[in-house]
Amino acid sequence: MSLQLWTNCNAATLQAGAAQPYGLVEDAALVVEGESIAWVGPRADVPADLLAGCSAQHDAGGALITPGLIDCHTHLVYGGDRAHEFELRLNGVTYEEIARAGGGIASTVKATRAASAQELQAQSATRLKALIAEGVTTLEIKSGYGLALEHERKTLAVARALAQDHAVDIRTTFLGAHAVPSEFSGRTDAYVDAVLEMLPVLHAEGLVDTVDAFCERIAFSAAQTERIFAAAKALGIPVKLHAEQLSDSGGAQLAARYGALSCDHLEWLSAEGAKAMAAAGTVAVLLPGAFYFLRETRLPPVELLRKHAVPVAISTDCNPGSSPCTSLLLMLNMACTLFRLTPEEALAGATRHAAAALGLRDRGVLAKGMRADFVLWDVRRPAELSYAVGANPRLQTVFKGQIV
Ligand code: DI6
Ligand code: FE
Repeated sequence: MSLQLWTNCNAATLQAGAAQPYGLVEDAALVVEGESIAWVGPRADVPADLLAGCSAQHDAGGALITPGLIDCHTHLVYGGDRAHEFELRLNGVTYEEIARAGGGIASTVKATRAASAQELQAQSATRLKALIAEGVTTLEIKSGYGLALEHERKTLAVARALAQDHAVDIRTTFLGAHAVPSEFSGRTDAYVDAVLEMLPVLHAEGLVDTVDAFCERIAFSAAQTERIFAAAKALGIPVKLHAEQLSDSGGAQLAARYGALSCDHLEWLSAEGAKAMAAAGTVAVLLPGAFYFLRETRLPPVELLRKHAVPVAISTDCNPGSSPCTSLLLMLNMACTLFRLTPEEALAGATRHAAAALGLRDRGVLAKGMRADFVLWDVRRPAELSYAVGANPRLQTVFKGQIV
């Protein structure tokens, strides 16, 4: 038995229902066996047989240890950027003028299609490295800027390949129903047909962990979304949904009927939607970066989510149009400052509840049997992780039991 021991630390275990806020254990010890956590608790209580089996001992130097962070909603793989459009708009050019000139999401689709897999991987790796530098050990990446079989495949394959070169676990989501590509302009139903043809092919190639859609007036209707969900269900693939971002389309109720892992955005979520999510065990993923960048004013109904005990996750929504953000720690801060989450809710949102939003039961908390993905931070108390703006107090990441 080859065990590793970490001591001289406090551990925010984030275990559900823990007596202490954050599931905090002061003067903790953490024992890792292979890729999993074998034991976590007060240092004084480490079982003697485990202690005796520890071949490596790590002094955490007083660090706070948390589960590895999980970014459960990103569009990280895309070509080009939209900084020029950002600048144009701030110089008075309207969104419509930009869209008519082929800008907006269409420009990202064009750049993504034009990019080779190698080019996409290189520019996406830069963003991924920024997330990893802040302690992210699992993230989700959506397709949705290819919008044609070969380009959706390229995006998902790049997302998968990124995990080969980095100490991170990547879950891939097919978001063919992100936007209607120009060749299908005015023929949304025909494009949904095309999405339904892509899905089984990409799934058979092992590229799809979950299926997502953008259910919104400017994108896909509830009826169109349901066709995609029904196809996913027939293939046994879990679903999630971009729901109620700009209007209440009843997407949350629809997603809940399909047992969705998560509904994301939710600024316009209704009480009925929240109840349906609670009953289905669907996680609410809040995306403060998009709220901030789009200068939205309608806040997601956090009180309603609390009332119905809907688990809340926090994510970057990393994408070129509405959240060009690669800092999950900044999102924790914004979840508190903009959405009034408590620092404890925010941290649970980037760990335990983010794992649930991806249907992952083996991570997101520090507990026996969980994956040994965790981060050592140079902070005294957990609230510092959401309090500071622009600081990165990460000291070290352990991924699957290995120091990165
Ligand atoms: N919601 C959004 O805000 C983004 N996608 C989505 O489903 C916008 C993506 C973009 O503009 O590139
Ligand atoms: Fe998104």
